[in-house]
Amino acid sequence: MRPLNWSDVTPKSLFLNRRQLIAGAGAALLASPALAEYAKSKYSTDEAPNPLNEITSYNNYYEFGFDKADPARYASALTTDPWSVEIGGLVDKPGSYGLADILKGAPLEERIYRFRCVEAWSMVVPWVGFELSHLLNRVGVQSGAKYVAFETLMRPEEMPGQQTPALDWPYREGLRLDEAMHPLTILATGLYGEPMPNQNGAPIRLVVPWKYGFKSIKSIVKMSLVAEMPSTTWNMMQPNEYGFYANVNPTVDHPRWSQASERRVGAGLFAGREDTRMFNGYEAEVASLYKGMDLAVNY
Ligand SMILES: Nc1nc2c(c(=O)[nH]1)N[C@H]1C(S)=C(S)[C@@H](COP(=O)(O)O)O[C@H]1N2
Ligand SMILES: [Mo]
Repeated sequence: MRPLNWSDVTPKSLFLNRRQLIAGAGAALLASPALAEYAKSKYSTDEAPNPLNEITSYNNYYEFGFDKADPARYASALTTDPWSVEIGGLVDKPGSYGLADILKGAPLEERIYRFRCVEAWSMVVPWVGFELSHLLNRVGVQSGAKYVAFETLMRPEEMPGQQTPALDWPYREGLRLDEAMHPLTILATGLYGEPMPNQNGAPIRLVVPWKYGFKSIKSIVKMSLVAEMPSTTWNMMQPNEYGFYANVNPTVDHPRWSQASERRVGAGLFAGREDTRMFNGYEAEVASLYKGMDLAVNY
């Protein structure tokens, strides 16, 4: 059987769209199946996604500044081609994996997820990505591994925020291995059927929908399978405010504000706040991961 090519697997409108993008953006996109045909998912919410302009203009990406508008203003300067992710630690096949290689054969899906920032705003985002477990299984996780540590690109020339000591760069995050292997946990390479916008973490970022947004680390260049709980950026900065777990929980307040309710971005001034949902609405899928744990202690 001959291997499928783009026109076989890509709806025509998307294909044409891709060709325009490729003409403008260089050959790496051609090599990357970020926009190939992707399946719908049973894990998608039926809530209405926020419009693209809201998802791409109200961002947290401190490498480009603290203001919500800074990432949209400055992230276009980021070079995302070529891109590779160094995968190491307790794995059978460590190495530097190019983006096209990572995406080769990855079962892409649309995942429309609720997204909840620790600052008590929320959105609904139609990501395109694949389960992190797919990649972890490919590289072979060894039995001593208990956590996955992630790092964002360090490139101060293109990321003005990294020229300041605002955070302890590079941005770092981590998951327990069972969280990383959970089917809801994805590596996202696009949204709204297009390649990931730079301000949202191009070309590849983590999305963990039952946790506060800061766990969903952007523009990943390094993943390590490790035995000990890794140190993570916000936890190192303010350990009493930002825990390692950071599960969305209406009953555990941030020391400086309530987490009982949230504001849906774009809903308008008179929309009112919504109740925060346990595990951001994914309780049925993930509560068993934390059985027997005191979530007020392990916040
Ligand atoms: N590298 C990096 N990743 C990051 C951040 C960041 O500042 N740097 N901010 C986090 C926070 S606090 C949130 S809420 C989400 C925001 O994702 P979005 O801009 O796509 O909505 O990204 C997370 N990932
Ligand atoms: Mo956030």
